[in-house]
Amino acid sequence: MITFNDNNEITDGRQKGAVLVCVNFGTDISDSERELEGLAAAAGLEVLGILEQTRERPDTATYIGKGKVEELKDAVEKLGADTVLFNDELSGVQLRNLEEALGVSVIDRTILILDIFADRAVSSIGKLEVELAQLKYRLPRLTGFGRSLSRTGGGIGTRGPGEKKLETDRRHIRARMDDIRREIRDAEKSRDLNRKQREKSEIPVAALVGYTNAGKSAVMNRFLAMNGTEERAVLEKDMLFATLDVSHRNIRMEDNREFILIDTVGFVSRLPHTLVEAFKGTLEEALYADVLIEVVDVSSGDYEFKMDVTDRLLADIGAGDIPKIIAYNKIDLLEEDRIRISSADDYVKISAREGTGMETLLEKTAAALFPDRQETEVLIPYDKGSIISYLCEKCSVLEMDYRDNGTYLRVMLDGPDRRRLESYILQQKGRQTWQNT
Ligand SMILES: Nc1nc2c(ncn2[C@@H]2O[C@H](COP(=O)(O)OP(=O)(O)OP(=O)(O)O)[C@@H](O)[C@H]2O)c(=O)[nH]1
Ligand SMILES: [Mg+2]
Repeated sequence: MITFNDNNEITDGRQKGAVLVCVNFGTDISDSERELEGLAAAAGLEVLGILEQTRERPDTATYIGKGKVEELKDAVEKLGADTVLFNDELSGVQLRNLEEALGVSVIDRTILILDIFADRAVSSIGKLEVELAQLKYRLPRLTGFGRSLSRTGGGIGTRGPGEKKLETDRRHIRARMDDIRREIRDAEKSRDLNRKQREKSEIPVAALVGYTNAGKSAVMNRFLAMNGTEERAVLEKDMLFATLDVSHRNIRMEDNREFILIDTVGFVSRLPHTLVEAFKGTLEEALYADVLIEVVDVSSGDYEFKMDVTDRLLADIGAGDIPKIIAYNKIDLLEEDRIRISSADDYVKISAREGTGMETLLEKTAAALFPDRQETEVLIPYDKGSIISYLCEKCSVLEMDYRDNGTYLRVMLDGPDRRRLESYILQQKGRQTWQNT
């Protein structure tokens, strides 16, 4: 099939491949380099070569400096690459200069991530959030966009437009950004409403967080299967950013304890600022959780780097103080247990795929969500049948006996229920906890 790009050049619809450029400004970038390779693969770019450079600060005109541009041009020609991918965010001037010098499409880390997000977004709010992030990125770089624009779609800002055209384009983009912000605000109103309803229902919330592709959705699906509600499964796939939309599912345990589990977007290091801003509402879902389950893919060699990335992002959005359980996932892929426990948080080793450790994870989650559950004895008068139905349906009843003056129950109650039923409580059993057992 013959296809045309935005410059009206015939392409065969396939990318030939990319040369990656990773610049080290004095700190080790090997993890970040590996991550960039993963991102390139997620965008369907074949990596043909990597050019590394150490320098003190970026060159304002070309980021890597004139001499290195020559070297890069040689590499591009030798390898037959049609794309150069930078591991940092470039300015409009740098993008334009590099494209002119290299004669191939130049993209930076941010464009690449925005591209992947654009490809994955399904819900209307997700699509709006990505478009807003793309426009925010593009606005200050209008003069810089040439070939790279064809990768991000759109059609605003062709190479070297005149000042008048630029001004019209800017106005056009700003107006569209205002529209999108309004639409997102409206969508968020209904999200807030749903959240308020959940808060009112007093059902506690656990949120799955972690690096992209760690297995968050897989944990969600395994819990749903244990719960007998596998028909409500979410998308679980071996690719970066499979999940972009938030999903909420009710999980009801055998002893009637119930909580809401949230699956959300995965993290990556240096998530572009424009994306973090645009996805603020989505990322902040974790803020309303009572407990976080951080899922870590221990089969990946750099899982500790990925845990750092997650912790930093959680701190950035203000979720750093929420209690956390670490789920070291994919242990089925490890030949020997080489997991280094590096944090003071509660943890469990699991395989969401095979189900190993999942009962323990569920129990630890519930223990964290219902810390003040205690075995309690109550005597409910016979004319309060509705309380008995409530206890049988919502709480875990250990014993029930019909006595002369009412129904006796030995039942697990949490704090709010104990306060509500205070006048029926016979005697308090010693406090029982499930934490860290
Ligand atoms: N071998 C193995 N694979 C797993 C396990 N858990 C998840 N996976 C696989 O890992 C891949 C990623 O899982 P997801 O659940 O989609 O990952 P995620 O964290 O939700 O990723 P994003 O939504 O992209 O952020 C899928 O192919 C899963 O089937 C596990 O315990 N063992
Ligand atoms: Mg997912």
